Amino acid sequence: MERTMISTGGNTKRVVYFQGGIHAREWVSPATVMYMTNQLLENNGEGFLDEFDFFIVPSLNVDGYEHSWTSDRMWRKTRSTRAGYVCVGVDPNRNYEYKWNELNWLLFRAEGSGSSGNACSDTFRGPSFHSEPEVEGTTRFLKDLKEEGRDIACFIDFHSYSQLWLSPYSYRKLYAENSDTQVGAAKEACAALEGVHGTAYTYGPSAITLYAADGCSVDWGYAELGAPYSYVVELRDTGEYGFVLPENQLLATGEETYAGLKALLNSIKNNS
Ligand code: 0X9
Ligand code: ZN
Repeated sequence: MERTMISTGGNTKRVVYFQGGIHAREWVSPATVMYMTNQLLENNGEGFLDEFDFFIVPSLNVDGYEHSWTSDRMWRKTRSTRAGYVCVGVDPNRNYEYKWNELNWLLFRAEGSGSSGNACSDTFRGPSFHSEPEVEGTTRFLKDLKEEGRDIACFIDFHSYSQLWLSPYSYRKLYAENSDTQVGAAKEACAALEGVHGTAYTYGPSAITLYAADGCSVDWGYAELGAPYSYVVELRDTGEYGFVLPENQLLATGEETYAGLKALLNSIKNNS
């Protein structure tokens, strides 16, 4: 797994972290994260480097991504194998520690709340939280930054598809304590995004806007890591091509998402 840092040095600036490719088949995600990384590098951080250090993981689920190129275009999960499991892989976006399998324990059942205990399910949560090295490695790195005293401003996990900019909570239909602030910044991001090519986005708290799912990155970023702005973004499209978005839409997706990111960061800057 590769990680990029964009910084002018020192270790006092607030941290902006984003990742792509947690789900293998969502190919527009790593492409968009790479596009935005390149834009930041070519444009000297767009004036954000006095305020923020960027940490970027463009392709979190690298083994799954490769599998989606070579064997199964619709592969979603990691490629981990375990003795006693018939099926391969864990859904890394059900594998985060925060509220992992929480509701299921309470309700005394194996299913429910948007993650599965069945290893053959596409939403298999794994045998334990952070069982997947991709999740363990990226969360450990961010926790270490926090323990070094860094202020984590923002965490974003880019997916596809549905054109949504979602904030916590994901595990239940609950509002985050600072939901108005997070949704307000998402609204500005979506307005800027739409301004580029007219692509319409919906924004709001994750479970309320979409569906409940526990062990998701967006809840971990907010509630465990402590980023006051945490999002899961579903990129293009709304279902016409779905995961198999044509190549000729990648650049436009990068351009509009980058405009959204910049608006979000300006909103974060102005709110503190
Ligand atoms: O289910 C997911 O992990 C995400 N959707 S995807 O189609 N990319 O797999 C959405 C996660 C957002 N969280 C909730 N909706 N609760
Ligand atoms: Zn996804």
